[in-house]
This record gives sequence, C-alpha cells and structure tokens, in this order.
Amino acid sequence: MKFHLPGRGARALALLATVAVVGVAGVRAARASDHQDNPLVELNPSMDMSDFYAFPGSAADRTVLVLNSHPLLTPAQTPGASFDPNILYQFKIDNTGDAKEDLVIQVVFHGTGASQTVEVRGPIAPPVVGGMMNTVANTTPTVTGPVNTVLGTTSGMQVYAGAREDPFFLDLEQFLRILPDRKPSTGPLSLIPDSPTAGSFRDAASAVDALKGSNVLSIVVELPTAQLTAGGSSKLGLWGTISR
Ligand SMILES: [Ca+2]
Repeated sequence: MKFHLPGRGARALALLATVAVVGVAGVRAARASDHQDNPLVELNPSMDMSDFYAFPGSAADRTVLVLNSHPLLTPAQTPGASFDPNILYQFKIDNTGDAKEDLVIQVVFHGTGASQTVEVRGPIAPPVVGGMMNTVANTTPTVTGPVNTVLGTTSGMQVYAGAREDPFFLDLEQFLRILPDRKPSTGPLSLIPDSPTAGSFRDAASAVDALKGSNVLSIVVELPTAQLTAGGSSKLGLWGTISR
C-alpha cells in the first residue's frame, strides 16, 4: 500500500506496507494508507480505496470490517459524492492461511446521490477467486437499503454505507521532511524545509493530521465473527478490492 502525493504519481513511494492478518482472539491492527495511488483512480475517485480496517465489534463475538473509498472529499463536495453503481466493492476473507479468499462480502450500489441504495451479499464463497474481473454472486442480498442509514440487525449483519470523516491520521508535513523527494513541485507543501534528522513521525501533541476534515465514502459491515471463520480457522486474512 502506498500514499501518493498529488502530481507525483510516477514517483509515489511506499509509505507503509502491511498485511492485514487478524487473529480473532487477539486483533493486530493493520497500519497503512493508500490515497490517490495511480492515475486511474484519480480520474475515478469512486474506485480509489484509501483504507481497509478490521476490529472487534459491539459484542465479543462480532467483528467490524470497513472499506473506505473516494478520499479527500471536502465538506462542500461530500453531499454530491456517490459510490460508483457500476463497480463491485468486496471484502475478502482468507481463513485457511493460503492468502486466497475463501469467503467474500460483495457490495453494490444502485442509483446516485441521496437516493442511492446499497446491496450486500455474503459472506459467500467467491464466484471468482482473485483477479480484478469479478462478478456479483447470484444470491439474495443479506442486507439492502438506502445509503447514510444503519441497516440490518444487531444479531446478524449490520451495514452502514455513506460519508464519514477520514479516520486515517497522516502527519504529511513530517512525512515530507523524512522523505523530501516526495514533496510536490509547487504549492505550500513544496516550501517545507528538508530536515535530514527527522527520522520518525512526531508525537500526538505536535503532529498535524493532513486528513482532518476531509471525508471518505465508507462501507462498514459488522457481523458475527463465526461467519468469517466458517469452514476455516480463527486466523483471518482480510482485505478489500474494488473492481469492474
Ligand atoms: Ca484461503
């Protein structure tokens, strides 16, 4: 995963790389971010997955999965932003340790704007394993309803799809001091002085979150953990994909 600075696509650098391996008994956080990482997703921000999160849910036997896309929305842009109704958003679950998904949760949208609706299928066996060309399973959706609404049940699957402030924390100024060749060639960030001694990020008291106040379109799914471990073990590999 990598963070891309606008206008420097070909020279984007891996900021933090991670593998999202989650042991259900003891969750390890995945730490990475991926905003605007290639020209294709800059042209279609709905395809731009910024972050994927997995963490314990509202009860001990439940897990939350989050797939964020369409990063760097300003508050003014946010009401007009939509999930792309022509692409497939997927949570992928490997519970056999081979880095191939055994289950998927498929999310598609209909319409645009405030009247957009979401359909969530699964967890189900993937119609296609791997690859970027994926198909929607021919099954009845588990949860359906409007965006910007909490859907489903607290005992089964709960879903929220809509705008939220980007939860990722990025001290961009310090990042550019650590790696000054990533600085943009114009604009305020180009003026940050190089600091060869800056070898780490600043502590919470002095760090500045460059993403504060910008929004993402978030797909949040909470479900019984047993639905993720079914047919496999409690050690889960979790990731997301966005594909046509
Ligand atoms: Ca597997």
